[in-house]
Amino acid sequence: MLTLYSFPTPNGRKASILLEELGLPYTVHRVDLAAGENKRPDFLAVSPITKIPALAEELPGGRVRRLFGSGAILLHFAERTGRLLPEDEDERAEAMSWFMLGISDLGPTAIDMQRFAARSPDRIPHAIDLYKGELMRCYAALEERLGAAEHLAGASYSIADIACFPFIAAAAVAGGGLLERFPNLKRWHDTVAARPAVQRGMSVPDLAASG
Ligand SMILES: N[C@@H](CCC(=O)N[C@@H](CS)C(=O)NCC(=O)O)C(=O)O
Repeated sequence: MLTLYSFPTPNGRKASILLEELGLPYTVHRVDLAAGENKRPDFLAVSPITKIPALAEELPGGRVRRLFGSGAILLHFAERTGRLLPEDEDERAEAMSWFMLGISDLGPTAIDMQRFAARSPDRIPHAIDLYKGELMRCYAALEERLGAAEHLAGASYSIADIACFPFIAAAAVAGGGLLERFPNLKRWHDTVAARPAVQRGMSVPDLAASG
């Protein structure tokens, strides 16, 4: 049995989209970040960095395997199921590259941008400009790629798309006309957003999830 520790944020949603796409049964444990539940010792045992998403898998014999971080969760299950990662070596190389862009560039940059633009007690124009510029580099790279390929890996939908989608979806509803400025990104966003598994994964955890 899989238990997903999550909260309604883009990183959390990457994990729930993946589990929905793969059709793996799981229960959701809602970790209320606003209430500091991520600092509790029981959560620390699953996620030593005190961040969601994290996953606990109960194995035969009662042993529990943990995974923390959206990147580890996506890669682990793609490898284990042999799905959502193309077999063709060229497409797999593209998938890995865009997957890593989502995990190590787009996500952290969007979070830091939010920290400095909306949550910092002091307005630091240099930090805001820096993260805005870095985000634009991500958007421009995605726009160019999606002008040449249907999905980030190429023809097939993969964990690269899942690694990027929730942050693009969040930016799309934040105002600023992201999708109007980047038509290829819009085409891809709309296609991914229409997938039933993505729609289910984006609504996890709902308010009814255990906490
Ligand atoms: N590298 C991690 C980052 C996860 C992350 O930043 N999670 C945020 C929510 S989106 C979090 O738990 N923040 C709590 C905190 O910083 O205290 C991943 O890719 O999943």
